[in-house]
Amino acid sequence: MGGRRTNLALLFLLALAFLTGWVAFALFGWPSRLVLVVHALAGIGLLLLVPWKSLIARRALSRRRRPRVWWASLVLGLGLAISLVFGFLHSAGRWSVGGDLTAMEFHVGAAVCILPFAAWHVLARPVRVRLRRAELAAFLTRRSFLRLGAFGAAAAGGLLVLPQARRSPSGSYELGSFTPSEMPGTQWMFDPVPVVAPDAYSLSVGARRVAYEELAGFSDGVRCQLDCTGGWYATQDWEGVNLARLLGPPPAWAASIVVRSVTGYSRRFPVGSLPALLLAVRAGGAPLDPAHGFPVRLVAPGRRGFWWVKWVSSVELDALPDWWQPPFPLQ
Ligand code: HEM
Ligand code: HEM
Ligand SMILES: Nc1nc2c(c(=O)[nH]1)N[C@H]1C(S)=C(S)[C@@H](COP(=O)(O)O)O[C@H]1N2
Ligand SMILES: [Mo]
Repeated sequence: MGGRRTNLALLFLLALAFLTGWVAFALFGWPSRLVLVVHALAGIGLLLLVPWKSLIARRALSRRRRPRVWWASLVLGLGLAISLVFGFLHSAGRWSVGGDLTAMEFHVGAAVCILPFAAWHVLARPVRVRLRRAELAAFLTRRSFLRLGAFGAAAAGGLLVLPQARRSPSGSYELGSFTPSEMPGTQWMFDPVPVVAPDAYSLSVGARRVAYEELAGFSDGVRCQLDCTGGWYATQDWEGVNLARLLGPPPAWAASIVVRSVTGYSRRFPVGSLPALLLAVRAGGAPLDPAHGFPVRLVAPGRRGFWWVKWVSSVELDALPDWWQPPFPLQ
């Protein structure tokens, strides 16, 4: 394979892996798995290209006039290797690697860190990313499809021989189901665990304020799975009040529901998901502990953990559509 085509294949696979990773994070259950198969194939495809890329790199590094910032390319390679190693570790069962961070968090963290290096690597070099018409024609031949097929089969073969541990479709490991105290207390990124005094607390719902005592008096319940993108999930019996009961039927102008935390963290839901949402005050029959959202947290069945706003301070209807927000929280 020629140098330029190797680089273009690397670019394509890198972008594919990055994109599918985030799409898998946004999805719950089997749709997430489907995307992760493509994700894993892209990762293995990158590995298969290592021999070709080493030729390019060695040729460039052995020239008398070395690239000026050649070390940044090595940082890119090192970062990518770290991300790959932790991706494989997670899938093989070593999802917890000691310390505060999970293998998945190292995997995604490393991938995010190499982003600027990857962008610089491509932008600082004279690579024509646009394909010439003749190249496209050559790409659309029987022979190149056969080669692509062989490459795909090799990548799929790699996926089959990898050690894979038992886990949920999203790739998460079960941890602390039906024992909330053994479930990790997890923040998306930087939120601190706030101390909320139940006497001073009240939930703002539309124009109303609801005291903790009143919330604790309800016993609507649901058994469902909290699936954190950090790589674990737990099933609990959640208990509290159905949000629909507090809000009543939404008016016609309402397009979304904004659920906000005392920390400022918030998520916006389509108004159609109202019947599924529960404001939980208990898990497994006991009041939530501070790490898990005391006094009140949202339970959003069928959505990944980052939707389950903890320490809820307010719920309000809004005319803006639910997609009017960053796809992932920023705090
Ligand atoms: C440089 C970019 C990336 C590469 C090359 C890459 C590659 C890989 C590889 C090879 C695996 C192991 C697959 C397996 O053994 O089944 C993996 C797993 C995983 N990656 Fe990535 N990844 C990248 C970035 C990301 C990002 C940005 C995310 C999320 C935002 C992500 C999410 C995941 C998840 C959830 C798994 C677990 C899949 C499973 O358990 O089957 N990855 N990745
Ligand atoms: C996947 C991760 C990649 C790694 C680890 C990597 C690594 C390297 C290294 C170590 C070099 C030699 C030192 C240098 O020129 O800075 C190099 C050269 C180069 N890379 Fe990459 N690279 C990657 C992806 C890409 C991509 C996506 C493109 C373009 C689409 C690309 C285009 C080039 C070019 C044009 C050269 C110079 C070749 C020459 O001067 O002969 N690389 N790469
Ligand atoms: N206010 C607030 N709520 C939050 C988060 C956060 O950072 N801040 N993290 C979310 C994420 S990413 C997950 S996985 C769950 C974790 O819930 P747990 O700590 O009860 O396990 O809470 C969600 N609710
Ligand atoms: Mo999470």
